Amino acid sequence: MSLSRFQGSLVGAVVGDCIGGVFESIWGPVALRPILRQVEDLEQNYKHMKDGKKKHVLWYTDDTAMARRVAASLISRTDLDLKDLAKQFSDEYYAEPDRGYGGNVVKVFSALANPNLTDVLQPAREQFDGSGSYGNGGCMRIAPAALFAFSDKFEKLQDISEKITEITHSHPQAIQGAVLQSSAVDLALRLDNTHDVDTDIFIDTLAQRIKPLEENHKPETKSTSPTAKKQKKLDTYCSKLQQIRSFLPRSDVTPSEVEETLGNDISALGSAPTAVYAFLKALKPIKGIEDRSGFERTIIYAIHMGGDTDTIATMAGAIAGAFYGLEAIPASWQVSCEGVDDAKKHAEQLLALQTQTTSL
Ligand code: AR6
Ligand code: MG
Repeated sequence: MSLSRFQGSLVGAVVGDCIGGVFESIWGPVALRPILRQVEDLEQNYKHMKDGKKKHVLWYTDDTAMARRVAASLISRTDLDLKDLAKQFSDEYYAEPDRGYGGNVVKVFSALANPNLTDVLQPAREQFDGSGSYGNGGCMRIAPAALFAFSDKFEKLQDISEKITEITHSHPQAIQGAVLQSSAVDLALRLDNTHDVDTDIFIDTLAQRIKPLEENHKPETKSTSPTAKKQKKLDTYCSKLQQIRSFLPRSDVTPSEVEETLGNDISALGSAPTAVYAFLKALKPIKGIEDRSGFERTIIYAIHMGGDTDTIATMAGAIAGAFYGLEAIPASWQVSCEGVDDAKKHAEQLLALQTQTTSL
């Protein structure tokens, strides 16, 4: 496995979060023009930077704040240590509470700060009268798990993705969404990026991984998030994957159609499939952004879908970065985004852990 693909994934997630974060408050699809203006700004600033002008920085949000803690804990403990990670999440929140956290997850952080807490999964189970959060907060931070478990079987990745999510989100859809996202990163890391991607195989493999989870753990409460009502029959990850398959050959899919089918909201089910779609769609040129590279198209298209733009772009960025590698992420975007250097370092350390495991 190459360092470039590991770093591409974590850095891709950071730039997706930072650039997507600019548009987060805009509900509904975002026009391409303002997104292009934003990235052109970064590119212009980069030119000035070389002339000695001040660096422009886009700040990361809770997505990156938590992903950094997942990476740091896995690296320092060389395994998943739920107690350590729970403490890291809570410490992170109290160190910088204004990173844009979800409305209810903060109650979990408060409970996790209690030194007498014995079961670190208990506070998450108590959310929403015991049904647990179905928010996308588990999916948005899961990419480092795919790097950590890269040399293992899928069962290991599934297991750690579920547990990392359960610290804050116990609803089956939140957990399945995190497994979908970490699987997509895992598959993207393994793809040959010098050849065309067989999108049917990519979708089929994701569906094979998610189907048993959906059959075994049906949620007692369905997601009632803002766009969930519109998504009608598409109430499982498998049905959304089939929807993605039917979208891909079409060049006339509008962001509104994506919003109404796949979703673009803060629920896991209403955002993780959209990120997978953005990656697969952007493998080919997209009208209006034909001159942009595959990685750039992924981020721009993910934000174009609107809604929870930072989280959809961070998930899409982690998948795309894992496929295209670090070199595909424009230098101007990298230097403009807070947290890129740490993401590179974490990816390097996670790769070193692979080398250690495989040489044992
Ligand atoms: N019943 C009703 N509403 C729910 C339920 C439920 N079971 N689960 C979630 N919600 P939260 P997150 C709604 O607080 O998932 C930020 O922008 C509820 O309105 O667990 O960590 C992040 O960047 C709740 O406040 O947060 C993410 O993109 C909301 O979903 C996003 O927010 C979020 O769930 C979600 O973050
Ligand atoms: Mg978000």
